[in-house]
Formats: sequence, C-alpha cells, structure tokens
Amino acid sequence: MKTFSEIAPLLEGQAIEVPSWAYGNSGTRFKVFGTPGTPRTVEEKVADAATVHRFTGLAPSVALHIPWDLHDDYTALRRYAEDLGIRLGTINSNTFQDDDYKLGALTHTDPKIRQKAIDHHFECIDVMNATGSRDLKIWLAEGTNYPGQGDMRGRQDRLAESLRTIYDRLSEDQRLVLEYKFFEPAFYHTDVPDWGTSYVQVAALGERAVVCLDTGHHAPGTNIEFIVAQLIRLGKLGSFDFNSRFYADDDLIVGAADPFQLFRILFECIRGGAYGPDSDVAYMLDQCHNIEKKIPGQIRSVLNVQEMTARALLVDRDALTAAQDSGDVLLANEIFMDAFYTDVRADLAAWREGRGLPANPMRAYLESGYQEQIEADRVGGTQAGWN
Ligand code: PSV
Ligand code: MN
Ligand code: MN
Repeated sequence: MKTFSEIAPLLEGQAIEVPSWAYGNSGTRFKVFGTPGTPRTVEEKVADAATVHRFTGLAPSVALHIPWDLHDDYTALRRYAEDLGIRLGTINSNTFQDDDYKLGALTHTDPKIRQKAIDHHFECIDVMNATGSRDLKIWLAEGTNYPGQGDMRGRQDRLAESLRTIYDRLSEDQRLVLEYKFFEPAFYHTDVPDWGTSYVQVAALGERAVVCLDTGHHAPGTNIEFIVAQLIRLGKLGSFDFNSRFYADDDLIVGAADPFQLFRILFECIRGGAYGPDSDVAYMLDQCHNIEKKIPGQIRSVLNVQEMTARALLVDRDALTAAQDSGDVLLANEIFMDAFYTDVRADLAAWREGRGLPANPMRAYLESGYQEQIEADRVGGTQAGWN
C-alpha cells in the first residue's frame, strides 16, 4: 500500500461543488421542517457555501438551480461569490414544477410546450454567460405512469430534437450534462432512465455533451463503479451528483450509507484518469438536509469525499495489477481492502493544519459562532426552500 505522504500531494486542489439547495429547507412529501438560520436569499445561500469552503478548502464552487435561485443580476451575484472566495458553478434547469409539463417538457407532443421548455434552457444559458459557468445540467422529470400512455419511441425522438436545439445554443466552452434517473416522478417509464440512454442522447449531440451520474438514481444493488468505469472509457462522464441512499432517491449525506461504495467509485475515477487537475469531471453534491443543520451537513459531506479519495489513492495499483494479472484473486482483493480499511483521519487532520485549515473543520465550524449568528440574523422573510 502507498503511504499517506506519497499520496498527500494528490489531495491538493480537490474540488467538490456544493448545491445551493442544500442550504434551503427541504423535506419529504410528509413534512418540510424549518431550520433556524436558513437562507432567505440567493446571496445567503452563496455565503453559506463559501463558509463550507472556508472551513474545508474543498468546496470552491456552488451550483445554482433555476428558478430556485432566480436573481435580477447574475453578474453582481458572480462578483458577490468571488468576493467570498468561491465561484458560481453548474446551472441546473428545472422543468418539473410547472403545470404545463405534466405530460412532458422536452418530450411533449405539443410543440408550444416543447418550445417553452427549450426557452427555459436558453434562459439558463444566458445565466451561464453571466455567471461564467461551464455546465448546463439537465435532469428531466419526464416519463409516463401507465403502459400505453405515451409513445416511448416518439418521446425519444422529440427529446433528441429538443436537446439538439439547446446544445446548439451553447458556446464552445460550455457543456450540456444530461442526468438520468430510473424512476420518479414518473413510475412506469422515464425518458432518461439509465446511463445508456443518457449516453445515446449525448453521443448524438457532440463532444461537449456528457453524462451526469447521480449516485442515488440506480436500482438497489447496481454496480455504480462499473458505470463510472465505462463512462470514463467512453470519455462521457461529465459529472457526479453525490449523495447516499438506503431506499429510493434519499439524497442523504454522501458516504453515510455506504462509504465503501464511495471508495469504489473514487477508485475507478482515479484509475481512469478522471481525478486531478487534468480531469473535466465535475464532482458535485446533490443533497438535502431535512433534519440536520445544513452547513455542518455539507462540511461532513465534503470531508467524506476527501476521506474516501485519500483511501482510494492509497491503493498500490502496480501491486494490484500484478495480482490481477497473475490471477491471485485473494491477494488482489486484499490489496484493495487494505486501502479501504486504512483510517486516514489523523493524517488528513495534520495535512489540513499544514495548509492553514482547521484540523477538524466540523468542530471549528461549530465553535466559530457562524451558526449562532445566522440563526440570530435570519429571522423574518421567507426561508429558501427546495421549491
Ligand atoms: C432529481 O432527483 C435530482 O437528482 C436532479 O439532479 C435535480 O436537479 C435535483 O434532484 C434536485 O434536488
Ligand atoms: Mn441529481
Ligand atoms: Mn435525485
């Protein structure tokens, strides 16, 4: 196994994008609990995201969701973020909260509704031009609930046409990132259920169209790291939406439910050259904090990603390849597991201190007074929420 000091330089510059919606109130269909200190404005969400970065050094950008983060001056918002030491990152479109989209948006049979959904993406591209964002991320809530309800094939054709129109509007340094999800809110079929469909759609568009893999969007038992490896092979892994799930699309803290899965995913990224300064893959969180405090929830999340990245980097890949090639099944597995079972927390704490960061960002945040301050300041007004 490698030593921590051997892999420490590779931890430099690790960047995990946080979602603005993680700072707003969220819940289940049963109840949304209000949390004291919840942001009332986009600026307050950006300030909370910048706080996560200040304590961890891991989260230099924040993703926005339109229209949840509607703003009248994105250039000013960009400056505001930059003054706080972070960037505005991925722009997420939203075609899932408008009555017109009940039966589809980019796939709708009515050209007027399709155009409305396309226009929304054009607006998102305008936002990207002001914020300097590279990625337009599209997740579609489209599909059908009953066999026979829709022409699944016709819907794919309309989707391809709509995506083409959106893609053609992007500039040379912007990307279209298509997310897939196998169920919900449609339950019989969704129009982009899996990585294969997303791949087929983006491959038809061109080089700057790639796939987003949300770790919560697969059937239980799916080997997600295999999908990661395949998409990297194909040059089509654009981004991650990291989170944890126990049952459905739970959006829990990444690494909480299955740290080993996170380790295996990150190992494939490292092995595939999708980690580090030369990689285009965007590592994002897509999470909600329904019952826990949001900022410490995000701090815990980015630390979990860092911890599993360090462990995955510890794998001695030369020794692993030798064991694999010689057919030594148990040795190969042992080399892999040795790295996973290595506790890197003390080494990471010392490494952080050496870079002027708190050894324990969770504790440093809780002792900083920021939480008490926002709870006192942010009374009145409307708390931002998931919708
Ligand atoms: C859909 O379940 C999704 O994962 C998409 O990324 C949305 O944009 C996001 O959740 C909203 O939380
Ligand atoms: Mn997602
Ligand atoms: Mn999701």
